[in-house]
Amino acid sequence: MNITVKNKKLKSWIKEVADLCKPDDIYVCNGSKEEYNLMLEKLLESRIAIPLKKRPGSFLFRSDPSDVARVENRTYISTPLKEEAGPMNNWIEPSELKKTMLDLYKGCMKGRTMYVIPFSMGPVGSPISKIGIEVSDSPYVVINMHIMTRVSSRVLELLSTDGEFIPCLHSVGAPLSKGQEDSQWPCAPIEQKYISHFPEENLIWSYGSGYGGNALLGKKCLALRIASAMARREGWMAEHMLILRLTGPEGKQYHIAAAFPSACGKTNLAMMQPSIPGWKCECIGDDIAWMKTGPDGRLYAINPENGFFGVAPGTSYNTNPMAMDTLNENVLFTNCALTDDGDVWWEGMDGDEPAHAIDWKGRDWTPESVEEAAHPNARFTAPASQCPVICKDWEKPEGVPIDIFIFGGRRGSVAPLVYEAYNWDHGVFLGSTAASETTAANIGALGNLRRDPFAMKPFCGYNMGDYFQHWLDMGDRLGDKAPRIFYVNWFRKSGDGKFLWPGFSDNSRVLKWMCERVDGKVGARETPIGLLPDEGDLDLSGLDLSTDDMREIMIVDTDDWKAELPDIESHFDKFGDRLPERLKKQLQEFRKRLG
Ligand code: SAT
Ligand code: MN
Repeated sequence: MNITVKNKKLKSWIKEVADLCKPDDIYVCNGSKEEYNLMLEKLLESRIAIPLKKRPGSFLFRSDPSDVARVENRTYISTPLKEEAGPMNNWIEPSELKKTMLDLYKGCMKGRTMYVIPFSMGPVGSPISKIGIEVSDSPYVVINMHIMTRVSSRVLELLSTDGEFIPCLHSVGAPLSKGQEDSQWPCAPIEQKYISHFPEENLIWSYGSGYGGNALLGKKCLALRIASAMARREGWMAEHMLILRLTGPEGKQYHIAAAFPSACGKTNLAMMQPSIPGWKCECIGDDIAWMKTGPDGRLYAINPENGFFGVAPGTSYNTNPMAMDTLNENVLFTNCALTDDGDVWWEGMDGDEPAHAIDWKGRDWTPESVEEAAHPNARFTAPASQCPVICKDWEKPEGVPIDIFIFGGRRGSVAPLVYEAYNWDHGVFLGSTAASETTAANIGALGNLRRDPFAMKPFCGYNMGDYFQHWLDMGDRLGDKAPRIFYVNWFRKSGDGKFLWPGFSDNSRVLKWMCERVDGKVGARETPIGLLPDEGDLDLSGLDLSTDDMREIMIVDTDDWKAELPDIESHFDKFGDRLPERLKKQLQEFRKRLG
């Protein structure tokens, strides 16, 4: 081991893990640039990292074709009672799960170095921040954690001898015997993968995968699953939300937090540049928000992360210019295609397709190839500080006051472009019944509709019925200081299958309406599903959109919504007596409004 660890709990945990996993070596990380470069050198030497000539300090990685996304069916919330995990989580009893995993962990780091990664979610030392220690046998994880979290020796100093941290144990699950050559992307077969959370102990154990949220344990595992359980106990919120600041022509600031399922354009919205004159948008976070009530009774949000782990395919100067400008240097790319001149490429990037490239599986690719060049869930890992529109206050320890919550999903039909909840309880009803068509970020069939309450289905660390109640309780606490709640669907299609709404920078038109609602400047018309903009209230100036298309985007078809009722009912039925009475009442009222 390279340094002496002072924290007693950490010291004994490191020893315990090393005795179990039997690494060749232990290295405690300090988060320095030198350390990052050292890891990269190792990865270059073993040809796991591919340097990109066109982007200074940037590298391409290719995962095993079986290890390309979060594995939701291997992700567990392990509480003593199954009811505590609830109907939306996989559950195994803690002692049983630990026994299975301890067997897997036995000797699993042989032939590898065990890295101890001290990190802070949120600015180091901020009262809202949490400290985690990830132990991992993957140098790829170390460099990704360097970008996505604040890895620093200051974290160890803060911990001192007795400070508390969240232990996050990770192994790719591929021990090496003497002389055995390592594979390009070590990982374990699917039936041995486990992404496990023990919320009552604030403990994370991950085994068998090296990819994204399965392996970068500060993100979904700590900042959402474990944090959501802590937040409920402690009276705050950990949400799957982007955070942005919108500034109007008169200089008034509005802060918006928005929840969408993975790969529904959260990163695009977080960095959106308004098409309407006079409005400015700045990014604070693109995936996770931690929120607490401030001294003035309002809800304040911080982004606990330090970087973006964004979906590459579809990202272009057209869809997200600010992300493109974030990606010029110091970026780690995973499962993108490699061009002959040493750049990355993915489907949907600007300009012509390359005549030849190496696809994400390392094979020759041409435009004639039947398979995609980049995996649909190919990712970039980029420092948030490199985003040209990162808000100057994005690291403010006290956070920013939230005015507006947005829920949404990807739906080709039924849901109109935007509507506002009648009140907080109705907003919680909208969040709790949010639905989206599935995407490449989650394993499973593409294009099926799934209910993804608050975009938290894969990320809530306890019974979702109790989570709904926590939202209702937060509303009671916030009273008239509570943010207003809206629902959006950027993805409605016409009868012939074309997207009706241009989206991207034109989404600013929808956000502007929300701000005007907050300020009481515009009215809205009552419909069974909520409050919709009156004709003429959405600023459509300069937009080439026919009146017919606009009408179609806004249609609320009562029959379509009545047809949804049985699905909403069976969704609610899953929660049994954990479903809050106030949501049952919301459903009753909704049914009544539909007539
Ligand atoms: O792979 S992650 O879980 O980090 C990203 C996502 O699916 O949203
Ligand atoms: Mn996400």
